[in-house]
Amino acid sequence: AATPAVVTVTGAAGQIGYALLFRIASGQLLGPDTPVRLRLLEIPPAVRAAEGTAMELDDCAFPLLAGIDVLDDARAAFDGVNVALLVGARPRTAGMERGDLLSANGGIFRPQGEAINAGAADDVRVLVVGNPANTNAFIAASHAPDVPADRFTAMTRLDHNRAVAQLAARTGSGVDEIRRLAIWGNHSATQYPDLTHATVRGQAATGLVDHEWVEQTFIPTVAKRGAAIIEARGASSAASAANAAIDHVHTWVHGTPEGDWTSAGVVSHGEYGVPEGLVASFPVTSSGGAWHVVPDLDVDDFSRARIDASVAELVEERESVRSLGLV
Ligand code: NAX
Repeated sequence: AATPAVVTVTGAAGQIGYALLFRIASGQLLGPDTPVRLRLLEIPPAVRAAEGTAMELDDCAFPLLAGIDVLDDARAAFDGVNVALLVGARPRTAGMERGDLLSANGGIFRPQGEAINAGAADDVRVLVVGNPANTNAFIAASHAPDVPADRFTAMTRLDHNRAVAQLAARTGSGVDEIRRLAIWGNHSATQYPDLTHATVRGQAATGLVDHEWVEQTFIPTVAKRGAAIIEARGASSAASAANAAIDHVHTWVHGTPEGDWTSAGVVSHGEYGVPEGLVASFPVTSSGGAWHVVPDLDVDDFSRARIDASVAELVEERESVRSLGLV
């Protein structure tokens, strides 16, 4: 039988964790031929709850689930890890300053980066879901100098999937008829959902929707969807976030279809004027188990301004974590 892949999920007792773990154990993350050994990392007060989830995972009798460990120690949790899903983070609470938020998350993502550096498998792939996702990924990568920087990614696939769903609804098409949408920049309200290269049933999306709808409805609906879900559900996106995490890793391992791309927060090499080293969302393809930023796209003035604004926010976050001594 195949050797199980070690998949570590942090924040395993949280609501995204609950929506994610069963799908991983059923084979949806890595495919039907790869058994998985799950490591659930939590903080001590939540270990008991994570153990409850582990009991339920046992009770599913998933054929691909080779074992589960519930841990509160990052070194143990990331030892030999192949896929690390960093979901647990410190949320912003009322009255919290941005510096406090970044410091609290530095206290989580620095030791996790160090633990990944110390013990991860050579092929480790890291997806940061916990917010502020791009900057948390930047912090973790900064503390893992022996791991290639391109193994650290931040999740904008939920934003991407939201954009696909909005454009499909507007154009009366199926989601599988939409290609080449892109999310640029930060996973925050400044993100730029870009349909200037998108096609719907092979036709340019820009010919099917007007610019006013793009600017007044499409972009804000996608960028503020998380708040709209909280408003409606009374809790933040969980199953859709877990679904996007599954999509991100599945695409990373198995590749993008010919002629299409997706979106992911990856470490910039300076593409499209995004400063090197920032973890920014780009249109990306995946092949050979690696992400590639889609090259040579025309960026119009409207797009340029939106990308620059979101990237400026990432630069500010980087300056803040530097001045706080977090990297
Ligand atoms: P929950 O509050 O339900 O769960 C978070 C869990 O993380 C808790 O069980 C907590 O004990 C645990 N945790 C905290 N510090 C930890 C540490 N140092 N090590 C291990 N576990 C730790 O939040 P949930 O709704 O599951 O959301 C998790 C994160 O995803 C949040 O930061 C949230 O903002 C972020 N999101 C990111 C999205 C994205 O698209 N990138 C979308 C969904 C979501 O908002």
